[in-house]
Amino acid sequence: MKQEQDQPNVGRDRLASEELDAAERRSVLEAIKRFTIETPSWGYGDSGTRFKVFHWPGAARNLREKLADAALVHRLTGVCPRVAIHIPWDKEDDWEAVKAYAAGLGVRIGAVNPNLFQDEEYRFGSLCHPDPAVRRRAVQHVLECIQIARAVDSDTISLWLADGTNYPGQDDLRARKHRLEETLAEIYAALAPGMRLLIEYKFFEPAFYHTDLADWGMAYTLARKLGPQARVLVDTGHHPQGTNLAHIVAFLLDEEILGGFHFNDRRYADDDLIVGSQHPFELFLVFNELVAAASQPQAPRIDYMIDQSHNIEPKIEAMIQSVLHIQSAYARALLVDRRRLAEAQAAGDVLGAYRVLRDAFETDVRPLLAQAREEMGLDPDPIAAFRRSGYADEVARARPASKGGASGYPGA
Ligand code: AOS
Ligand code: ZN
Ligand code: ZN
Ligand code: ZN
Repeated sequence: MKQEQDQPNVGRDRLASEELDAAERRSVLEAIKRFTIETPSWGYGDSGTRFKVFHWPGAARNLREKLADAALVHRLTGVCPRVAIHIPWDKEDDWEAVKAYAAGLGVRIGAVNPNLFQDEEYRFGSLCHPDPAVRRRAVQHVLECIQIARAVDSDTISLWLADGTNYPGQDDLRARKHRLEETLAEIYAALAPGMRLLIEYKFFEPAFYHTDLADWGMAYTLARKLGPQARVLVDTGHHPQGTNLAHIVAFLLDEEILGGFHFNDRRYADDDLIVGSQHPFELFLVFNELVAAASQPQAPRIDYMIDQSHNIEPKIEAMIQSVLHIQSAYARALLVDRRRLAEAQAAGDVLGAYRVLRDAFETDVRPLLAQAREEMGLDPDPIAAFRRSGYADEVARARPASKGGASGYPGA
């Protein structure tokens, strides 16, 4: 790194000012190319809000179509080789055939997501339900998901619970905690060696008085009690307004219990908007913690998964945009001048330290990302490449159930 006296406080573009020597620039490029992101099957299908599902022409209607769309995102971005699936939304009879089909497309199954929130029986919860028969049903479903994970060579169960209550007094909160600990212990015991249970918390919705798995502390406690194959999953939309997400991430990283992310962005609640579209600086600060921790000797395995619901926006383009935002936040975090940051922190230089982060955040990393894509043999602009491909119109015609014909695609 060239030693330079501090420039005037007009900000330092970490790339334009050639502060990085060739070796550092190379290592950033290689890190960008290695950084993979898992896309969710449910992001390619018609989903929506509780008020309306707007159908998108050509939206994927089954797992094979979702895998085809996800494979296109991977071909265009080069960094999305895994696809999270959701059971029963993606249930199939022949998992060997699914595995082979995915492999033929150049992708593979990532996390398996059980669904404990849509059966009639789950009105008062699933793993926390007062009725042991309902808890049994819920446990059986997760055990089935573990079997499916084994069948598709997935090592990850990503478990979110909608369990909770809507009114004070509705149920005994501590009894619900005990039921949860008991049922999770049975699930955990069924994990294959090497398999991980990612415990995803969410502070509210669909329960509105309390949610049994409401915050990172509860997920942390449960994961610790279960054992080393249990980790905490941070869904970036699952916190009260104003929560300092980077601080939670730093704490969980330091405790070596952060298992992964469900990335999305929100203006108000769990809006499942495109990650980084509302709060790009917050996303960068999360990645700043991840990059800082990754330089420790035992860099933990963390799964970076997108979990969004594209209700009004074109699904595949929204997914590509999400990948670009994550890559941008990661690339900028790689550019943080850690030496200057440590010096400023040690000196108590509050704004000097802040400006070190700001310099990295305000560096335009698009040329670097484009170079990484070109070195991977990809179009430097995946969005333009997608729009030129005509894929949107093709699937709009090929998938009649989704009101074929013109994809209604802007600029198609
Ligand atoms: C729900 O809000 C959670 O984010 C879930 O993780 C996700 O929506 C999906 O249902 C996977 O289980
Ligand atoms: Zn989630
Ligand atoms: Zn969510
Ligand atoms: Zn979600």
